[in-house]
Amino acid sequence: MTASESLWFRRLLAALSGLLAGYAALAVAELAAAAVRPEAGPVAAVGGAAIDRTPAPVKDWAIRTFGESDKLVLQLGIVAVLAALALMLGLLALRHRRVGASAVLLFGVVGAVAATTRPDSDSFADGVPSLAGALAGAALLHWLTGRLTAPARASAPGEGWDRRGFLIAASAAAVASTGAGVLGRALGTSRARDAVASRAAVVLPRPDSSAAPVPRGAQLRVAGVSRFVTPNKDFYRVDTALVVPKVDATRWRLRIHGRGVNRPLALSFQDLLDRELVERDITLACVSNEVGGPYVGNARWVGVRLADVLAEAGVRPPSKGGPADQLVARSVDGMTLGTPVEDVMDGRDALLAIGMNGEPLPFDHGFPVRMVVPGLYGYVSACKWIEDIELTTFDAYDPYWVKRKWARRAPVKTQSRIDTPKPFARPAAGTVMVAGVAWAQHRGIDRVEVRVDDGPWQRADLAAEATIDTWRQWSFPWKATPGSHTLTVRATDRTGRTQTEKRTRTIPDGASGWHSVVVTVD
Ligand SMILES: Nc1nc2c(c(=O)[nH]1)N[C@H]1C(S)=C(S)[C@@H](COP(=O)(O)O)O[C@H]1N2
Ligand SMILES: [Mo]
Repeated sequence: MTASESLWFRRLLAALSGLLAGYAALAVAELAAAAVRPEAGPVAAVGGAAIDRTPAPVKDWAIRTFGESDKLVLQLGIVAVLAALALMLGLLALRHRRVGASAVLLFGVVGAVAATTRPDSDSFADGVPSLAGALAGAALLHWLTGRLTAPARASAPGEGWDRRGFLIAASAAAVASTGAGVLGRALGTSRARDAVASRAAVVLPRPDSSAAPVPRGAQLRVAGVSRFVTPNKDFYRVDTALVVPKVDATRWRLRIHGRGVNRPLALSFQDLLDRELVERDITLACVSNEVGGPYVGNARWVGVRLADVLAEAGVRPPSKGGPADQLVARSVDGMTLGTPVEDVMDGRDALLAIGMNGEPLPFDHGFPVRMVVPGLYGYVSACKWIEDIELTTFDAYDPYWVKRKWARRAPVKTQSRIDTPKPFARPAAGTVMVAGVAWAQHRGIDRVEVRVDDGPWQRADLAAEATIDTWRQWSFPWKATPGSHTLTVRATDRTGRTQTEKRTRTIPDGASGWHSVVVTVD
């Protein structure tokens, strides 16, 4: 090998050393995180910190573009950036060993700061995984690049370094890192095991107040229309959790405290099971749902009435002279959501839900307990993995999304969606069933109309209404003629208000406008 070939080869190996050091750092960090707290791992911490700091329009774009894969894309992005940095640090370390290793340590500090400043972090221990990983990575980089520059033990002339020694060291490092990573995974799984077992042990009691039976006519027999009850596995998921919290229900407590709380409460999961349980069908919608979008679903929830619990704590709504107008719910992962106290105590079925469609809440949807409030967007009402309720005022405290420019108060806007035909479908001429769903939770849907191209608005047939808190299906038999057509839908709620044509963005308080699809009739 010539001297210049040898230099390039060593650069390649230096880059590889950087990658290996990065890999070792992440593996060791994840192992440490499994011992400390899974959410404190560097990828989750940096990702979470990035989510917290992402400007609202960028986040909106990410949700629009990547949908529910947005978190996966973010994590892959972080790993890709780390890999690129690791390559560069490897090359740097070939020339300046100490500087390269120090730079790795610096990234560890960044990870540690991210982990300890996340809203759910209450301990400096959360910085340990990143620091431990960085130490391991820095040491490995220093060691490996040392092999690349060390004087030869073998006697090949012109090569100033120990090739075999390097390869053995690199392989050993790769194996050890993989071992650490696998061990971390196993530890993490065993930590989650108590939570999984506690969920498996839950037997939902028969509710004291059952949901009204869903009228048979609520579910249309039209292919392509959303099912009236959204199965749990298909229910949309929107949250900031890179690691889904796994809470052990046997250790869970809900604290209720704050302004006007005469008797602070600390409820266990068993306390909730022992209370009066109500079962209700409620449609949940996300403020980030675009017109025509997928972030809306309907489920049968079981839980206790939040108003009863609040009353027991001595809380009075503002209309009865209570000093608190905002209820701030906090989750185990530090999310905060603010709900008007008046709304949860005005007689609607605001729930501390423990069951969803006949099973305990899935972990993704907030096990063991979440809030559900008919008529309000999820981000101002539907706290998952809830552990704390503080009575306060809108003046005194802005929760997570409000700090990020979303509205303080956000009742669900009346919306309607065409489920079938799909955009750009090519139905045959003749009668085509146009159908979909409309929702105006806690007001109810009164009328749905469909327009073909620029024609007149025509009344759609409404499916039977389950309750005013659920969405309502509709259908419209359309005499389709050949050519390209635009179908548009709009709904009117029970207050008599028809959806406005004006298109707005989802920020700050939910999208408005009419949904339309373009189809070509053959
Ligand atoms: N802890 C926590 N609860 C949360 C969120 C969150 O990010 N963290 N997101 C809220 C939002 S924006 C919505 S729309 C609903 C979505 O509930 P789902 O994921 O069960 O559909 O949960 C709400 N509760
Ligand atoms: Mo949401």
